[in-house]
Amino acid sequence: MTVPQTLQQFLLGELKDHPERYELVMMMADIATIGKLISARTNRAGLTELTGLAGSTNVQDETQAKLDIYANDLCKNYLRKTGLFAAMASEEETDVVDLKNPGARYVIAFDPLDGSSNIDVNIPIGTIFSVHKKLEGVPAGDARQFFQKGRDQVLAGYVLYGSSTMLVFSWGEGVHAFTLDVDLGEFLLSDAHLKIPAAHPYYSFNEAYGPFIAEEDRRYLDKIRAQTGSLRYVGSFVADIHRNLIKGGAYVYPAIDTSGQGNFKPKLRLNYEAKPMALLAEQAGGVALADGVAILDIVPNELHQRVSVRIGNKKLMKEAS
Ligand code: FDP
Repeated sequence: MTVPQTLQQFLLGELKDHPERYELVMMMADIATIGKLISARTNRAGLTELTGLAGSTNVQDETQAKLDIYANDLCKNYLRKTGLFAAMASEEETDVVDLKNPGARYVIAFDPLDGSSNIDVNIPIGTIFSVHKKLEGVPAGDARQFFQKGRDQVLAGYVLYGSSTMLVFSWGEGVHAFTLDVDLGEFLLSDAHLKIPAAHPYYSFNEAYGPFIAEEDRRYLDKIRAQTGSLRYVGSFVADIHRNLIKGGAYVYPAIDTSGQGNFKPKLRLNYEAKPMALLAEQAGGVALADGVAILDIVPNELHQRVSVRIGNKKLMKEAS
């Protein structure tokens, strides 16, 4: 009989081997708790009047769901109390939030509830996070704290609220995946070193945008379609990436021009969507590109900067480009 390893045991093991990771270990424990709290809320959303829109919009003019706001407030208040973070950036906050922890050595970017248009219909959603060291000589609340390239992330990952809740993260030595045992209230180790399989059955692209993408993306997608064969698109970034990490394939969200004026615009956000997923993809043996460049090498110059995204199996993506 195999005995499952709890997240706590895994983290204590890490601490023993890497005492210098003390703060990162503490963060992971805190983020796991946040994940459990949001998971419990999302499971009860329909029962606690937490579905539906809040009647507000965020900085990107997207309508905010009640659970978006709950998750954002929870992340903000909980992380402030940990004392580990100097500042937080969030999809739901216009500016950087100074967490007023003067001695803190890290900053964190969050998408508190990714895929929020799926909340009301019981489709997987998630929380994505990306941690950097705080830049010395730059005020905590300054957006420049988040103008750091993805390769300098010290920790990144997501919590997926799906048919089960999973925590997937990396601090640069592989990807570790845990599944929440709701009865125990514990995350249990599912995969200590998750690797994208060589097979690549799926491509993920919102086909409704077919007429609105650039010619180069059209050619790329034709090749990807031919080499994968099956379309899977949830419309929650975290769920689509999770599936492709486990099953293999390519996720493609190119820049879109619906105006017909050649004004192509990407959608996904660099700091709290593309960068963390790129770290996980590379650590799992895959590749993550934006306009031919490794996403992890892009230095953001705006807090809510958007990028085109291609994430998936290395060989598949190389052959299609
Ligand atoms: P949502 O708008 O529901 O919050 O970036 C947010 C995101 O979802 C991703 O989670 C998702 O992959 C993508 O947008 C879906 O966009 P489209 O509806 O344009 O396909």
